[in-house]
Amino acid sequence: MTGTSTGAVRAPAELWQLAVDTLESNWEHDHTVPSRTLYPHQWSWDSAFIAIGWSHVRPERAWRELASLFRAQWADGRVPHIVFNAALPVGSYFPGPEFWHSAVADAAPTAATSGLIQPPVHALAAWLAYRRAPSEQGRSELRRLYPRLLAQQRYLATHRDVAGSGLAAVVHPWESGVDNSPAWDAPMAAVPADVAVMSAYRRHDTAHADAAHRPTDLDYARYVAIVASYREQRYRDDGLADRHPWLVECPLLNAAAGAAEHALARIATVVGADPGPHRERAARITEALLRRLYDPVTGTFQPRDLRTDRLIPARTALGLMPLMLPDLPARPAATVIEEACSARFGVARRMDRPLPSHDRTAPDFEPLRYWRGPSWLNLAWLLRRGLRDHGRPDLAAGLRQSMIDLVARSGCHEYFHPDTGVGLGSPAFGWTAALLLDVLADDDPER
Ligand code: 9WN
Repeated sequence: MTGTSTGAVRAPAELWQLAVDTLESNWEHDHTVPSRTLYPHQWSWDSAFIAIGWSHVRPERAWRELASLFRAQWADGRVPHIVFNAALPVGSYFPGPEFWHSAVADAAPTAATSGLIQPPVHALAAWLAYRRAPSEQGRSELRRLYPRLLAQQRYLATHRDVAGSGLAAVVHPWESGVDNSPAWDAPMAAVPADVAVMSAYRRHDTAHADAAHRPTDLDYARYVAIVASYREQRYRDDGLADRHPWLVECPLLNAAAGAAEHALARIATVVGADPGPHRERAARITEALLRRLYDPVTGTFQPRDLRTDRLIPARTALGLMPLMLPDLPARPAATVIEEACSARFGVARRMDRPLPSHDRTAPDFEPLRYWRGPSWLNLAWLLRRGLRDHGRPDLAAGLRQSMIDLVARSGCHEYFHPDTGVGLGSPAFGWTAALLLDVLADDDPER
């Protein structure tokens, strides 16, 4: 890795303090904003990653973070991907609460939220937060969260099993967490939308970040059209297969759901519940991921477009994510590790460049544009867990060092140039700070 955005290389103690200061400055009464400028509300999977960071420094905040998010859980079990802070002025984020209009849905809570979900990494976060600081408070927080985490899993397994395949479908690229990944190009191209509709809205992101790094206006026209279709049905999930314009089975979201069952099995033993059903559900999810999304030819996982019933050929970092499943069998685990170590992703004991979000040898690799190439700490963190669980602590250590190097050189940026390590997007980003604390502490006794 060569250039940096600040030129500074920070020592571990300084780095730790930078990460703590970033979390402190993003703390907002009962949750942590991903970024004060770009994302001033509460986001679902951000809160889970951020809770893991807080557990190292202020465990009570880890519990408050998760509790505030789950207070906005819908009656059907969905955990909304954005919980809006009512104290912020209109226009603080696009699309804001008036666009989502969550009150149209019978299942929505009183708080204004979006109607979408994000990868369910919360049970894992709750388990790690507890393991980090096992206390009576931690046990009672787990007891409170457990039924809510169960409802979140039940929502995915019932409402969202659109194809009856045993996997959950995502209904919008925002649900995948990797919004403009090249994996979504083909299903997005099939969504009818006119870029001119964007003249009716004011994008907030491009006022705070370089437009050349963000999704395009045409992407946004389609994002808006997909939400409008879901909102018209009052965010109901029945009949999705017949009418919804965008439906995909994503390896990351489903691997997170499987990892959640493994975490819930552990939580169950603490709260006095039966871990058996969680282990069974975890095994079923792993089996379904292999049956539906594993491509034996490429040896990696690929999303399935439910509109065409075909695997999407783009080889993005999504394909590596099922390695986070501890029960992934040895053969697919080995081929995924091979993919991670290939020139596409460059994982190694000593990495010269950070993990990219997309195949760096692909013609559509874009090193500056959001999820189309840049390096993100959450993907590296998830992959690192998988490498450790599947017997490659050497590669996990290489990935860990590359994560630390990125922040040491560039700060707690949202994402990083995958060749130079230059910091991009928001300069004070919540999950970068939180996951950095986790890898610096390197304390993960139960994995
Ligand atoms: C839309 C908050 C979120 C992350 C997502 C990331 C980005 C939002 C946006 O920011 O998405 O949800 O406005 O681009 O893609 O993963 O949760 O940090």
